[in-house]
Amino acid sequence: MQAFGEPGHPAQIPGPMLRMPQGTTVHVTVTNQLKVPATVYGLHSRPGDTKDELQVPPGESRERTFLAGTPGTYYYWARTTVPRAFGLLPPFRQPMFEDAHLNGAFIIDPAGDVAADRVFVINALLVPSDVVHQNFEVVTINGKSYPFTEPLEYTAGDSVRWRVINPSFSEHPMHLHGAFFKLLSLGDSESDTQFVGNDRQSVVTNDVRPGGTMMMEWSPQHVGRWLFHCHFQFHFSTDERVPLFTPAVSHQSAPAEPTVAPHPHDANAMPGMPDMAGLVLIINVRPPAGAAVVSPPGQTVRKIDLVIEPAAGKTNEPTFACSVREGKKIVVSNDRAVGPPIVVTRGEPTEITVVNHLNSATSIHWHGLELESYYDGVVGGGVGDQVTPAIAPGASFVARFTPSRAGTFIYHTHAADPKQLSGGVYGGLIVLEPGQSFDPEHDKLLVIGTRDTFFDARRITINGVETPEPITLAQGATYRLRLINMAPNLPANFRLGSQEHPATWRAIAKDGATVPGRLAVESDAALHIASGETYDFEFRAESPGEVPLEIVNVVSNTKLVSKIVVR
Ligand SMILES: [Cu+2]
Repeated sequence: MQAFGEPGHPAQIPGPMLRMPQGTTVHVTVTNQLKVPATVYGLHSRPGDTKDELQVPPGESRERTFLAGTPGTYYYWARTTVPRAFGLLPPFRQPMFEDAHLNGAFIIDPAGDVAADRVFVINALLVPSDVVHQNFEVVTINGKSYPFTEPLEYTAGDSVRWRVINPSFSEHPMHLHGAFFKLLSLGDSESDTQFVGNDRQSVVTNDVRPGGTMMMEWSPQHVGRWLFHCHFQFHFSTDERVPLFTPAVSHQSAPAEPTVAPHPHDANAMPGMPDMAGLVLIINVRPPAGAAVVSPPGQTVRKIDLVIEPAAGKTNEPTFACSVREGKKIVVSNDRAVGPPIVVTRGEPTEITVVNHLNSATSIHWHGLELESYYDGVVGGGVGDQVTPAIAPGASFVARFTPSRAGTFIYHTHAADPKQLSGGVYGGLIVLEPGQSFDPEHDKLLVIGTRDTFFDARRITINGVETPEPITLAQGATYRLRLINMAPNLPANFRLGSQEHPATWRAIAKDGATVPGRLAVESDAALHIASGETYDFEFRAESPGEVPLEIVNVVSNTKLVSKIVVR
């Protein structure tokens, strides 16, 4: 690997952080000890120009003096290779090969007191095959891949600020379990946009695009073990992290004896998450001093069963039938590779019994809900020695939560096996306001998935179907569209209308949280949506006719094409 270092210190990944107050004059000397020329970017004032580069021949040094500039989250980087295609991936501006880790954070603080924060740099490296190995990809946070990433410790109620920097060629939809986070700023290597007050959007997933940066703030409310991870399964699942990790061994563990390995660096540390690997940070939230456990007042509990069974598939890949049962009411997903929606109510204590009739272990995550760690559905989660188990074949697990906000969420398998997701162990989780009932006539759930497990997914689905029927809407009526992307690995462009004449819609919510006013405006009905994101839009069909609907996989350029028919 090529890496930056400071004189007198070993080279490091990521490179040394440059951090200074606004108004600082920076004098930097770059020495190239490689045998190849290097082009260095980002050693200049902010906002900066991407075209401003510094050529450093092998064995030589170059110097720069500049004023730091506008406060924000930035980075510097370098490349020594020529951009080239790799497999199905086109050449990227961001380095992908031996120069993939040539970068470091560049933070400019405002003058005066600055709240404490942490800086996380995400990298991705493609290792071309040799005679021994297949092609593989290494993804890192601050130079480490889970289970070797730094475990984080907080106390419930803390105010936590993180800066996330993605100099890599891949986008990463970064997802926080159990809590929303506010976006304080969004930017890239050269510029940064800060949001204040009500302009700060709350999300549980933010897709940090290639070259992008974000600053986030959140407050852990529930004690226990939590996760912050990329939602592309290829970047977080042991089964898809090849060939560095063997598949998770704990799948068959019984609830009573979790075979969760301790963190490899410290035998006394918290238990690990055996299904997780790669772009994953594990977070332990401690109770505040003197906190007493308060039992909620007795309230009627709503009881639902979620039964997961193998389906009679028509292809070699497995599909799964999920059914949602409540009293005498049973809603089944039939042979469609998606589960039926689960509709619950804000403020109502809810118990969902997940029954596993598969021949492999599973676990169900309630994506976006602010619930107790033990019920969050990540094997190895929980509090203290109460450890969330895998649900063994034939076993069941009772998840308990009281939804704290109304909106569009997801239930999905959190098992390492990507075939469970592509086979349909997921569905929409809709939380309504008390007194509301679900109106399928005007409330349209569009769950995007794929029947494939990798980024080149060709078989894109809506509500489990590769060739969905047109959606019929009434002219002049107002609809709520709930869009969910729960494909294992799908960076998708969704559009209503044609490229030349896009339809319009108005954003309502993202990940279940109402969007700030600056985003709740009429706009083109075109959206980039990555795995693990949900969006709600208001849509009015003004005139009769057909509105094309298209979902494009931006990696492979494959499409799902359907339409809305307005009558
Ligand atoms: Cu990722």
